[in-house]
Amino acid sequence: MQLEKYKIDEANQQKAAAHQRKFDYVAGEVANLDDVMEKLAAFNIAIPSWALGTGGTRFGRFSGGGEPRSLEEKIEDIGVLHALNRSSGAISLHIPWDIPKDAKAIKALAAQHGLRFDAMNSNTFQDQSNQAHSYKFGSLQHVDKAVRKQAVEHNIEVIKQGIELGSNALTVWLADGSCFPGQLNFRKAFENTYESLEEIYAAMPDDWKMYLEYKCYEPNFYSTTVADWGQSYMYVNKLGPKAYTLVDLGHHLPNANIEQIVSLLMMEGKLAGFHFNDSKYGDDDLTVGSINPYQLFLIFNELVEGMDARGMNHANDLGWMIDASHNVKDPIEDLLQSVEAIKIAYAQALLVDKKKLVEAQLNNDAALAQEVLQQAYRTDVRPLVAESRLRAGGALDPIGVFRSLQVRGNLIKERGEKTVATGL
Ligand code: LRH
Ligand code: MN
Ligand code: MN
Repeated sequence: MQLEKYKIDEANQQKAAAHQRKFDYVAGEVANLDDVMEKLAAFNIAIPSWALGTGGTRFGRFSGGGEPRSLEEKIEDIGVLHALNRSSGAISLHIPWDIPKDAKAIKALAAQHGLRFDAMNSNTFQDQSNQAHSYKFGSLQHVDKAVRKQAVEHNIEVIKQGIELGSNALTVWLADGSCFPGQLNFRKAFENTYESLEEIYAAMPDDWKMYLEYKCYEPNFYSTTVADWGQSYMYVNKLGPKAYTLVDLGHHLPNANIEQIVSLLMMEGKLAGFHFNDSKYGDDDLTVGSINPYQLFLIFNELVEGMDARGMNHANDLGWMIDASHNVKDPIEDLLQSVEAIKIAYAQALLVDKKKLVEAQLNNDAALAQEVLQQAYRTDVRPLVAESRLRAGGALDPIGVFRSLQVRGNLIKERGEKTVATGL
């Protein structure tokens, strides 16, 4: 299914006058309006292929109906998202959950929807029916060279598939680690993992990047072999200039100062990948901005500061992706909310009066520094984000249009009520 542009335009007309009033009011308050609008227009975030189906927990899964049954249908769903918000122009595949049977045809279909292929994700945390060795005790870290080799070869295969699709990055997330003290020799596990990563790194084309994602626990509950940013940094620093750390917001211990991690990794030129989600307890993968939007803003404040300081551009230098899933929402509505939350935080960060903030910092004026940050954070930037969508041909009210056009109802008619999308 494809959303016709005129239907979005019709829906926009009904909201146009009210929107214009709100936009004019905020726009009048923003000194760097053109810069903010330009950056919002350029903003794009990748949607993971596994987020289009209803998520679930290990206790159950409740299908919402009309879920995509194939990679082609996932691309169509991201096409709908992108038509509504004009900021979701990329897809990130997890292999083997979404193996393209015909890469050329898939690439062409994605292009029809204005989508490109972002980072490819390998999977050595689940056993596949046709594989010789089990990953029960790890993959790249495994004590048995044959298992490590199998895992390395899988990653190399994923790179090859990515090349055909026009992707230029590989995300490696490892479930490797141990469940009990004594199970693993930490140093040997690190060395094995490093050696395996070196082989994968050597197979990457020169213009590719490797994102090494860390996570402090789960599914291993005693140790994880790439457990935190420091460990990821050790690997990527040793690997070389094509390797970077990936920050997934849900992968930290409670109360970790993620914005500081972001700032320092950018300082070292080693932050490239980013998985957005929100969490209350652990790797909850909740809708971005649903729990702690202030933290999201503070992270964006560092991203903007770091990009400015290093002359970086988000489109070329940072691989931004959503990594969220859920049990009770319509996946497309949930993704629309996540993208919106990210753009709001980004816009707020762009409003920060940097000159004033630097002055406050140099004068050790903590109260003024907080005023500056919260002045930006408490500005209602939603009309700016909506205006940027409108100018790009998207919807002023994406969820409203998704509902009034009965997109989900039509998808259920087309695909059925009891559907299970591939993925977690
Ligand atoms: C691991 C993770 C990683 C996986 C995805 C499905 O928790 O964040 O990025 O690829 O979830
Ligand atoms: Mn992730
Ligand atoms: Mn995760």
